[in-house]
Amino acid sequence: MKITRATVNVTSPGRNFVTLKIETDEGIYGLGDGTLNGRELAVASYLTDHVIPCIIGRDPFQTEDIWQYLYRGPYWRRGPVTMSAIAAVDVALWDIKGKALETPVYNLLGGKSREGLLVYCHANGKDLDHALEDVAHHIDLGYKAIRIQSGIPGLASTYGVAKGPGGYEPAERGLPSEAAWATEPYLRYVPQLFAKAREQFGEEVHLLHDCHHRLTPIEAARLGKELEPFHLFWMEDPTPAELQENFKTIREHTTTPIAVGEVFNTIWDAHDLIRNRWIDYIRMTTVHGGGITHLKKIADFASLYAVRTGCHGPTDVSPVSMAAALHFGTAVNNFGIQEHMPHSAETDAVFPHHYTFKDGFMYPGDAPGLGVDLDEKLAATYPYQRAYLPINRKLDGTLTDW
Ligand code: KDG
Ligand code: MG
Repeated sequence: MKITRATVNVTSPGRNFVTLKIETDEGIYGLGDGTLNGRELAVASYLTDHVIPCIIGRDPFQTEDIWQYLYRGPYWRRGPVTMSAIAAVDVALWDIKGKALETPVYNLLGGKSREGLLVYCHANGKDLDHALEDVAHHIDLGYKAIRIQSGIPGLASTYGVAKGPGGYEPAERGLPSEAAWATEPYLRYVPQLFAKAREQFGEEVHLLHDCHHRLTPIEAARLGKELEPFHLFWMEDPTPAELQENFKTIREHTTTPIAVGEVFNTIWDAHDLIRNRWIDYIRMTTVHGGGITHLKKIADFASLYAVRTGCHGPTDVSPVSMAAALHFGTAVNNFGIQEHMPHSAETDAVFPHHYTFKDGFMYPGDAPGLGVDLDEKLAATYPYQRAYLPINRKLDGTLTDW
């Protein structure tokens, strides 16, 4: 079998997505996601201008060799644009392999380690009471694990809280908006939020929280310690992770489990975190983490250190990546949990898929390959729209992490 053609589709059914379609001489095609929120066109160009010309004529079954060719070949390594482009190719090739062998991708990765994948959803509200109302709503929908984010008194907006009716969506059309941030009120409010959540919903439901890189290591240590009585499933992205040693400080002070990795691109972003057991969950997903080929190696490495997976799954990870994460999570032994932020109806219509949600679990389905398609005609009716993630400034105007 040979790759004969590859094309990049950029569409915006409610938000932007970049999808690579790789076609073969046997009429089988595969899809890969290359969406990088706020930098979509950079990946589209990287693929069209630099990657596609080099893969035409290759054997699509050679996932390992093609991955190495795209990673080592250009001399310039790593980075979100490069790794998302490599991931798009890699995932499309696994999709082709599955379709050619007439089997779901999870069978190529070790077969089923479980039937369904425990997923967590997002509950949020403008304050503690509204956030807890949303938790109750998600419990009614069947979720067994719920991430809670709340507005903070005194701050006009914060990460993870919807600005109006409808779900929370991090990217906004137009140029980047700016938000104001103060750590002190946040650190005072979040323990109250989780105390109330446990009081109201008991111990059974798994509760999670995303700090979204906003704390210093010692602030994160304090928060982790104060959240201990409420037994969180995890505290996510407590501090930026460029300096992996920062997590040592947090780890030494708290038993609250720690998750990180949604902005990581390769194992080298997590190598120290994993081998020192400074984290409990590695959150990379296929699109930003170099595809199924690389993520499988990371999961296997993490399994040696009792670190489990918790793939990123927001709306900016397309249904193609959601399917890839579900096949991957079905197969790996050290699966932990999967994030589930449902896509809009418009997005689901553009990407018809076989995966399903029921009673707090997701299932990849048994279609050959990934079980996701792209309706190119419908996609063409949603042209790309410029959109960015917000910018964050402290109250004195200093630019800080969003
Ligand atoms: O593109 C950025 C989003 O994917 C990110 O803000 C979502 O933190 C996030 C999460 O945990 O889903
Ligand atoms: Mg996050």
